[in-house]
Amino acid sequence: MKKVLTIAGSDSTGGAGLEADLKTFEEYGVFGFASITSIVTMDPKTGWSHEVTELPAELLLKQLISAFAGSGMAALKTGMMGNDANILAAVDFLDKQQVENIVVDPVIACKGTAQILQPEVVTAIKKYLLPLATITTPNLVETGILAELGDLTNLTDMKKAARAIWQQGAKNVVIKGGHRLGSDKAIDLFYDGAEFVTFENELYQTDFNHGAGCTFAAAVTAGLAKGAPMRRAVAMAKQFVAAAIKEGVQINPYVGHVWHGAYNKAQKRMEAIQ
Ligand code: PXL
Repeated sequence: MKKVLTIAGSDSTGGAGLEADLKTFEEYGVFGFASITSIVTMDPKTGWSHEVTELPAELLLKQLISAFAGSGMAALKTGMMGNDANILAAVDFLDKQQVENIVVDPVIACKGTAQILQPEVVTAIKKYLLPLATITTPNLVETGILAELGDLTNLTDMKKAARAIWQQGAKNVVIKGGHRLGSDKAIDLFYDGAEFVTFENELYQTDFNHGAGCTFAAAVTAGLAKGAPMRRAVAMAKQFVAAAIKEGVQINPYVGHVWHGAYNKAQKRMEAIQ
């Protein structure tokens, strides 16, 4: 059984963060671990504003020590890190481990977060996390921030940004164009320092896509853990998340989540046990 770890925040509504990661790991058939950096809660009374409560770095370290007891971790993913102290603690720990595949999802803010953009988190992601990354998976907004290129609106901009992020130390970069690109396709741009490759899919018009970014990065992580070559892991992850977005579900009056079981037709599983 391949062991796979997510170092991420908890999304109390169950769709993004480590909840998305663990559900995705399960669908891929790998054994998931989670080390929690922060807890995100949402308040219906205030129009669904997000609040991020950070956990202390010492507690993150204890979780990492627990997760790494025993044989090796085939791959890991970082998501929302909460603050720069958590990034430093995780990087210091990971420097002493041998993990072949590290997927850095550079979560800087999530939709509706009041606490957008702690500048020290952005600095720590760039300085400490990207150099560890086998691959990083920014969305268009995160890409503009990491590459210091502001708003990106087309593939030429994305290529320039991919080069800049690659130069910050990530061995591979995949930028999720998503709906912000203004194309009628969902276009992701992959760069490995030598070649650009685009991955395209149908762009689904849906509001029920909370958790798509985390799910994509988790799918890449699980694919790499199972031994898929990089481009194949990215292509598989894109198929996995496309299915999850297509069958997104409204969870409450405020938010709709991607459905992690869609790719494996979990509907059949649900009907089987009654
Ligand atoms: O989608 C970004 C994200 C990442 N991690 C956690 C989140 C969110 C968005 O809500 O809650 C824990």
